[in-house]
Amino acid sequence: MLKQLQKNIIAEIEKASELDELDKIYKRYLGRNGELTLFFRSLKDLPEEERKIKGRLANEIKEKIKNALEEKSKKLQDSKKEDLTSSTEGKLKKEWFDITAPGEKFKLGHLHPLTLIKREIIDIFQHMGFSPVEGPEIEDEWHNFDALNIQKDHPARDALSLGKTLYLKEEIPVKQKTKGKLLLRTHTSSVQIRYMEKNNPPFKIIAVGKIFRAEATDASHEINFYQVEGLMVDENVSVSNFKAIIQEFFKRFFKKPVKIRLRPSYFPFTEPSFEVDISCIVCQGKGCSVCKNTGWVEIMGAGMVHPYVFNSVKLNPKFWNGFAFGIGMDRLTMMKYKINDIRLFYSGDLRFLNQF
Ligand code: FA5
Repeated sequence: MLKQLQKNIIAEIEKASELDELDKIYKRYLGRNGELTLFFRSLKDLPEEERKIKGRLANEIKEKIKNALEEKSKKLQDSKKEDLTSSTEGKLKKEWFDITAPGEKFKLGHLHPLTLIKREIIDIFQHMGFSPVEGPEIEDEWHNFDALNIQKDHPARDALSLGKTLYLKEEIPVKQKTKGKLLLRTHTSSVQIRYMEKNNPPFKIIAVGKIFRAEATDASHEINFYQVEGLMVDENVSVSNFKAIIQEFFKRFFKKPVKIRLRPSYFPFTEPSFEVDISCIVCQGKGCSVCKNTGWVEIMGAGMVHPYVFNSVKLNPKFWNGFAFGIGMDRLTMMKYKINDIRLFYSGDLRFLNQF
């Protein structure tokens, strides 16, 4: 019976996987009221011979159980230590990083091609002595039309997009005093008026800004696009001054001489007036959808400031004269980058935009 008990206890010890299980086994068999302890106590009631034999056997068993418990306890403690080190190692491996490695590059946005060109144009003109100025995109009829000699019933108002003007609803509140109906400016020439109302010549200014026209779109026409307005007023300004300035501008902008041509034209606010074309850079003048197969692209309107305009802003036309021009900035950008459709600028297509 003692041998069987020993077998059972040793098996239990073998099976134990936690240290406190060993504790429990010890208490159950060798504790104060443990099974083996009670057996020892009962020995005294046995006859001497039997007590000696069973006593020896019980001591042997007790020793074996103690050894087995000790051995197992050591084993469990060792394996716990191993676990601990291996999990710390794992953790360290996972969390390790090389502080000397170069940082990961994250994607930065970039400027829109029209913004790049706007900055470049301003830079070139500034180097030629022109100051950049701005005006509002929401205009009134006075600054956009009347002060520029575009009378209400004048056919030029039609030519200059009366049918293309986007008017604002009357109830829109505005802080400043307005003269006439509110509209989205149809050209940047309104900035000429605003500047001359407040400043005395001589001056050389440019105004780059967005303008709006309700027109049918195609490869070279958009409903909103950018214009670069230029104005130089002094005592003795002539058409040749204009030609020299604009030729120099194109040379600096395209970084090579560009063929231009001046065509007589009509604008109510300039006299004489002309339209300036440049040889189509997209097709090298051979003909394409951008130049409508003519080899030339109309890039700007220009002329000598009309005396009516000087009178509108209370400057004496007998004393002052000057030239003004309005460049289509989108078309200029198309020439520079050989873009064959103006609508790409406003498409939001990243395949297009990411090329700049
Ligand atoms: C004007 O807007 C005049 N204010 C220009 C001017 C200023 C003349 C100062 C005299 C003195 P025009 O409507 O032609 O003119 O437009 C000027 C330029 O804008 C054109 O030469 C063309 O390059 C560009 N443009 C005109 N319409 C469009 C359009 N729908 N889409 C893209 N560009 C356009």
